[in-house]
Amino acid sequence: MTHTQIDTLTSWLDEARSAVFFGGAGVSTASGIPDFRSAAGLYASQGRGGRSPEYMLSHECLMNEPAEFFTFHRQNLVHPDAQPNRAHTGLAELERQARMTAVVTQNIDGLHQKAGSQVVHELHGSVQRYYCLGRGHHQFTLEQIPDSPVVPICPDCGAMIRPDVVLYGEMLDDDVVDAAVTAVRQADVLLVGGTSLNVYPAAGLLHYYRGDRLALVNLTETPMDYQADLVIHSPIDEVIGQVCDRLFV
Ligand code: CNA
Repeated sequence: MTHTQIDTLTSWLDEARSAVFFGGAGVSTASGIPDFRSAAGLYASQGRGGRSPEYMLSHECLMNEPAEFFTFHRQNLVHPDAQPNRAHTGLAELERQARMTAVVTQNIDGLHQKAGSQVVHELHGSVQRYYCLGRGHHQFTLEQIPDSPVVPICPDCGAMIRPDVVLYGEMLDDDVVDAAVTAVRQADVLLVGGTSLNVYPAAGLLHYYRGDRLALVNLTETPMDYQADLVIHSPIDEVIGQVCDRLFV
């Protein structure tokens, strides 16, 4: 990243009143949570017993092989000790300073809320929340889900409990998508970071932005780089950290 790039992003966020951040797994790699598509990401592993990671993260796997599903889920998606990094804390500070109105995330780790962000639209849900498949849809937190039995069972109705995440083969929640689209439409600055922009419909959110301050920060190139007004190929935690150091001295 260059000084000019950081200066530009700093001045955009300094003037912003309704900035929105849209991010993905790259936001949490500095917190020790692997992403999906990097060399060190989850997709580089082979899944379990010859099964692909996509299958292990699918509705089909949850329904047909729940024990395999939950073993994979606990080993790869639940990171109870992970702490927010400078990206999460910087974005929370931008919201407190009334420069940023919302975080839209594809992440399921809950680290934006842990850092203090209040308005977080979780397109793919959260591993912090669970509900049972019984008629009552009884709800649980991660802490309430015991390690044993492997497949958690609702103490109220005996139905299987599942994570409140959007699995492959499932639809996104309409209300969450609507809220995210509205936030992006009204944004004066759209900062996109730590996402390969390969997963639709989430990646299509960029098309709703109407302004001319679209900043894209990712370690590697993305299919949307050509649309951005500013492209920085650097760690998002370092970029947001440097910008916040300048804004909040
Ligand atoms: P992805 O497809 O794995 O892409 C991540 C992108 O981030 C890659 O292009 C990397 O180059 C880039 N990257 C990695 N580290 C950094 C960094 N420090 N700074 C900047 N860029 C970085 O992940 P997407 O979010 O694009 O795909 C969406 C999936 C990933 C969603 O369904 C998520 O639920 C899922 N996911 C979430 C988490 C999490 O909650 N932390 C972890 C792994 C996967």
